[in-house]
Formats: sequence, structure tokens, C-alpha cells
Amino acid sequence: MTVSPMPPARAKALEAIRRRLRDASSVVLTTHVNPDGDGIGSMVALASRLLRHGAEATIVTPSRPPASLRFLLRDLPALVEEDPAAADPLNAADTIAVLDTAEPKRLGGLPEHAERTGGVLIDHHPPVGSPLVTPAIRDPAACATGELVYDLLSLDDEGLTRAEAEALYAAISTDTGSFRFSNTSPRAHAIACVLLETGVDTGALYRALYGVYSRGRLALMRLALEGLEVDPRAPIAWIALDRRALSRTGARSDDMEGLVEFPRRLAGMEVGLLFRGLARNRTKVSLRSNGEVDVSGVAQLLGGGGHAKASGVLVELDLDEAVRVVLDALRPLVEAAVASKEDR
Ligand SMILES: [Mn+2]
Repeated sequence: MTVSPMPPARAKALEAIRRRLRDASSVVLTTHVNPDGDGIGSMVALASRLLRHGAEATIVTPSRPPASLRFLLRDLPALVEEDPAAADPLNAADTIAVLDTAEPKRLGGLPEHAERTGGVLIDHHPPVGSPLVTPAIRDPAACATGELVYDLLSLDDEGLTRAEAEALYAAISTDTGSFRFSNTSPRAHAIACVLLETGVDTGALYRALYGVYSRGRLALMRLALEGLEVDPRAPIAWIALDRRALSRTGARSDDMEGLVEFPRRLAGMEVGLLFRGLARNRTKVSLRSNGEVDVSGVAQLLGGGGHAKASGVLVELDLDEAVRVVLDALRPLVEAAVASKEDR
């Protein structure tokens, strides 16, 4: 299997990153708060390659990786920023590698270190402003940061280890929704094919990534489904969970991941929402569109951000108030989208 060549601009940017990393002797790799499979898989593959090349490589994340993804870290040095032991690698680092985000505010205290040491940035979100460090690549044509790390490692002209292949497969699989979302490009499949050829066990990886739920998570899902509501005026469904939801069910905050898919999946809905009461006057909102409505505008209006189909915002409102404000902002957009769909 051969993977189609990467676009020339990407090859050029990754070559600059490769040169910068070749000169590094002590690298701290990081990703955004609430690390996901793409961030973790990308860090693991790159850290493994750096270690093989004789550099020091330590993973330091602004918050703890979810339990379901920790197996990917294997025996790599991996710490959380608040861990006192993280001070040593951070102070010793001559390079910070930032993966899967370009937003300084999602990196905890890491931007401070990156400004001191310089480093590299590899991300697939649409670029906003100037990058935190250069050389940088912010290439939204890539399905995942894992695709960019695959391309970077392929410049070395040496094979991937099975652990590297597994990490990259996990990265691409999680960010493409197991090869189901619309970012699942032919290239995503071609890279996956190459990764499988190195011996990745997809069945075992699938079960580790998606196949095991704790009792707390199932209890949270039940609570969420019991509370699913549909707007009587527009095809919008939502789940609102108050700040006691986790303690009542024994779930962890990363068990919230994916709950927004339930309202989005309800037949006939254009938009699905998840509201999480975090504290009095603090509610986190996830917005998902099935394609007709661009939800990023409403998220931005309220101070958040994201993509047309997936956005988020933290609002300084109580849970009930947040539901009302977001629905009021969304309804006209959804009604307009429904009307234009009927005209087609
Ligand atoms: Mn990603």
C-alpha cells in the first residue's frame, strides 16, 4: 500500500519541523487540556521516534489523560503539569512540541516554557492568529494531527515500530470517529492500511479505545437519556446535566465525552446540545450540527469557538438560564435552515 504524497506546502513545513527536532536534545511534548486520542497518540508516536534518535522526550499534559487512553502512553515518561516531578523536564527542555492545538489558553502553563525554549507546533485545526512557536504547521486538510505526525515520521525514511503505528492508528481513528466522520479522507484510510501492515491489532485497540464502560459511565448515560429533551418549535434536542450528575452516578468528567451524540442522533434533529452545569453561573455547552446549521456562530457569539458542526462554549450562566439563552440564539438559525431545506 502506498499513501498519496503529501501536499508540497505540508512537506515543506514538516521538513522545517524535522530539522528543528533533529537539533533538539531535550523535548517536552504536550497537547491541549482534556487530552484526546489524537493528541495522546500523536505525542506518543513522536516521543517514541525522538527517543529512538537519542533525544530526551517527556510528555507533560496540562490535565490528566482519561483512563481509557492511558494504555497508549505505555512506559513513556508522561506527567501532568501540576505534578512536582514535571518541573525537571520542563526546566531542562530545549524544545516544546505542541500537538493538536494552537490555542495557548488550552495549554495550561506550557506556553510560558514554549516562549523560553522555542519549539514546534503540529495541529490540524483552522489557523487563528500567529502560532505560539515556529516552525509550525496548522493544516486543516489533515484528518487528524496523527496524519501530520505520520507524514513527519515518514520523512525519516525509517519504518514505524508497532507501538508508533498503534499510537497513530488510535489518533486517526478517534479523530475520524472510527473512520465515519466526513474528515475520513482516502488518505486517512491509506495511512490506516500502512499502520495495519505493521501489525496493529484493530480488535484489541477498538476494545481498549471504545469497548469498555465503567458502571459510573453507564449510570451517567442513563441519567442523560432520561433527561433528553426536544424543543417544541425547532428540531433541536438537548441534554442538561446539573453539577451533581457526576457525584450522583460515580462517573468521571471524561465520561461526559460523546453524550452530546445522543440528542444529535435523534431522528429529525438538526442540532444536538449538551449542557453541563459546572458551578453556579458556570455552564459548559457542546453544540453539534448534523450539517445544515453552522453552530460555530452561536458559540462565538457567546465567547466560545469551534467548527461549523462541532463547537463549544463556557457561559457564565446557571444551567437553566444557559439552556434558554442558547436555544433562543439557535432557534432562528435552525428554522432558517429547515425552511431553505424545504425549498430545495
Ligand atoms: Mn485532533
